This record gives sequence, structure tokens and C-alpha cells, in this order.
Amino acid sequence: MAAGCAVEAFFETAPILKDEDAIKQTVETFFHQHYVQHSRLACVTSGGTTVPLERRCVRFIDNFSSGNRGAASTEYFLKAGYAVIFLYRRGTVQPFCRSAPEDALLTCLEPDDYLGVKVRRVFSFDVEQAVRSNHEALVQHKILKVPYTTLFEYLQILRIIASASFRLQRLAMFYLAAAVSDFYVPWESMGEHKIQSAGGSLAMQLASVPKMIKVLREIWAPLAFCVSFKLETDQTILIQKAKDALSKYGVHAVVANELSTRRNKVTVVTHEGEVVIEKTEQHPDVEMGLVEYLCGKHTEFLNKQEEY
Ligand code: PAZ
Repeated sequence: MAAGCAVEAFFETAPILKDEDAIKQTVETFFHQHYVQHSRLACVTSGGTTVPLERRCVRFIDNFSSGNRGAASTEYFLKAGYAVIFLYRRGTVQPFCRSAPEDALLTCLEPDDYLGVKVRRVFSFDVEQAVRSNHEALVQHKILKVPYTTLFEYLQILRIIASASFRLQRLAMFYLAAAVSDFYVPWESMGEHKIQSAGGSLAMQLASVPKMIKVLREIWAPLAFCVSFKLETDQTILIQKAKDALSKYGVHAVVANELSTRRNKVTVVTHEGEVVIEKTEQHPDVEMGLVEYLCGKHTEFLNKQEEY
């Protein structure tokens, strides 16, 4: 099937996106606000997509991602003055909560006779910082959080955001850190009910997901600055795969990372070459240096457009 037809077929046969109109409205309003203010905006995608195996889904295939990269990067984009649309997988790490314990409410709060509950003293500084930063971003309309779970939802919402980004054109950046499945079960070939085990072993054929980054670059948001991510477990193929992605999808930068070292080191591959960004004393999270570097690249990109 031709690439364009495969993309159309993917969306035509996908299940209806719940609350589609409300999502469109919220996203468009957010873009409008930042268009009026002429501010830069980053769409940060985060977490991994699920691929349902049944329509009334009991079982699914998952893509690995804790959401830490997306959450940390969102904080640094906000600090750099960007507005952020945070497209995240439900249940993954959230901005300003990266160091929170798993049972944050129960660990950070304690009963109090007067207030009912209060923040335990040892957590009060961290909790106050997180609440203040989050509150500031919300009241200044700097952050819009949009959740997804499945591959279908992720791509449908990404298309909505990318199409609405035409307002900001070059001021918009796509920072595609989500781990998106390369394979899926098309909705029309999926059974309604839970797959039964009585028949013994299970053989399933997965279809390939059309390459949406190329569509985002060429059709949905051709003027935006676009950064994609490449995750591998084999270090020896990582940089070549990132270079291939750079030329195949026409993105402005590819962030290459290896699973076990991803928290400490990434390599940004652009048409000008490769830059390694590592965690250091000045950059306690690799995302700090990464976002700083990419904001600089975005500035260069904007300046270059002005020259023409
Ligand atoms: O979410 P996390 O912090 O655990 O991991 C981040 C990451 C490895 C998912 C991200 O940096 C990444 O590479 N995303 C793209 C994965 C892919 O190649 O599909």
C-alpha cells in the first residue's frame, strides 16, 4: 500500500477518539493564546503507547517508557519560557513530581487534628516547590496536559495538535520522546471479546504502523521545528539508525539514546553533526543540557528563516 494511503487507512479504521471535539477545542484555544502572545510552544510527547489485542481490551502490548524524559523536559521547556502541550501516557511520570514516592499522598501527608491532614515536615520543601511551580504554569496558561493510553489515541491526538500548530508555525517545536509502537493490530481485524486460551497457543500477525513522523513533518506541521527520538539496546547500531531517521523523516534533530544509559547520556544528531550531552554537576539531569541545546537550535532555525 502507498505510504499516503496507509496513513489514511490507519485513521479511517481507528476507533472513534473519545472527547475528540473537546480535545480539539482545548488545543486550538491553547495555540490561539500563545499565537496572540507570540510565544514559543513545545509539544512534548511522553510515555509508551499500548496496542490493544481485543476491542474490549483485557490484553495489550506495551512500549517501554517511564515518562521521566518527557516530564523532566517539560519542566526545562517551561523554565526556558516555552508554553508546553504535554501529551502523556496515563499513569506515567508527571512534571514537578519526578522525585515523588510511588504512594505520594500516603507518604507525604500525615493526619492532623486541626487541618485533617498536613504535609510531613521532611517533605514540605519539595512539596511546596512542586505545587508552586505547577500552579504558576497553570495560572499563566503555560501548560496543557493531554492524556492518552493506546497507539490510536496517541496518533489521533498528535494529529490534532500538529494540525492546530499552523497558528504558531515556526514558533512551535515537536519533541517526540514518547515510545510509539511500530506494530499494531488494525481495529477492523481485532476481535470484540477477550481472546480465549482454550485453543492452545496464539499466533497473531501485527501490521506495521505507518511512519507518522514523516507525515507530521511534511503535511501536518511542515513549518514547525521537529525533534524525534531513537531508542536502541544495541549501542553499535544506534547512531546509524538516528542518522537514517534524520534523512528518512526530514526532522531537524534526532536524539539517540541507549536503554541502560539513557538517564546519563544522549547524542543529538543533526545535519551539522553529532553532539553528546551528558549529566554533569552543572546539568544534574541530562534533559537540562538537552533542552538548553535544542532551544538554541530552535533559535538558530528561527533566525535563519528571518534572513530569507
Ligand atoms: O520515559 P523514559 O525516561 O523512561 O525513557 C525515555 C525514552 C527512552 C522512551 C525516550 O528517550 C525515547 O527514546 N523515546 C523514543 C523511543 C523510540 O525509539 O520509539
